[in-house]
Amino acid sequence: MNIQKTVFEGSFPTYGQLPAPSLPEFAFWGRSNVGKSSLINMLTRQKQLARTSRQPGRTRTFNLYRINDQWRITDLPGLGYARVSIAQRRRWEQEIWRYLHQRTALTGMLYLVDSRIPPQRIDLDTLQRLLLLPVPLTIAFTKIDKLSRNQLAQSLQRFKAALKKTLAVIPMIIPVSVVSKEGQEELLRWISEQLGTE
Ligand SMILES: Nc1nc2c(ncn2[C@@H]2O[C@H](COP(=O)(O)OP(=O)(O)OP(=O)(O)O)[C@@H](O)[C@H]2O)c(=O)[nH]1
Ligand SMILES: [Mg+2]
Repeated sequence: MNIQKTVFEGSFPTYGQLPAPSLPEFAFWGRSNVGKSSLINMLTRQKQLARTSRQPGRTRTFNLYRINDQWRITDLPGLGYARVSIAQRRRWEQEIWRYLHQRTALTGMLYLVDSRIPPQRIDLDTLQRLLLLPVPLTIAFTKIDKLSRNQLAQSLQRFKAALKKTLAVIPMIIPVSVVSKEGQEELLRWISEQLGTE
């Protein structure tokens, strides 16, 4: 896929404020700081389209990007950010699940997992719930430039073993790095496939 035009459409604090679901949409989700915004910049080949940060919890709204006037990316607030109140966190999660269940334009779900850390309960539980949705899901295994090839293989194996224990179906896993650009083409190919525009 050739990305020629990317437009930031805005930040929307609640599901009810989102623009009409007029284009196919891909949601990017995962734990806070996993690299969602960085991956959006990499895919769209923009430096600072999506705001990234060393501090977790940067994305606090639904951020919408329109690509080629053809489809959209929704950058969702990171899961499990500890520095906001539990009540605030619940409110976000409720909004996100409402979006995931009700957004008719939702065409694909990209769930990001940090390749450097052991399998986390919150990721496994969330993936289990996401797989109940009628939406194709792929996992992006992020920040792989920080691991050696050996470490990556081990980490992938450990993660797949954890998935097998929890999930009936193992989703596709695409290793990615915004530093080395690994995974970029594969991810764009997956998106094209879901759009039916390969
Ligand atoms: N080395 C390396 N660093 C990365 C990669 N992707 C993201 N990072 C770094 O990880 C940190 C968090 O990245 P963000 O893209 O802001 O993460 P996010 O998931 O959008 O975070 P929130 O919006 O806070 O939930 C930043 O310091 C990024 O530079 C990667 O592939 N490799
Ligand atoms: Mg972000």
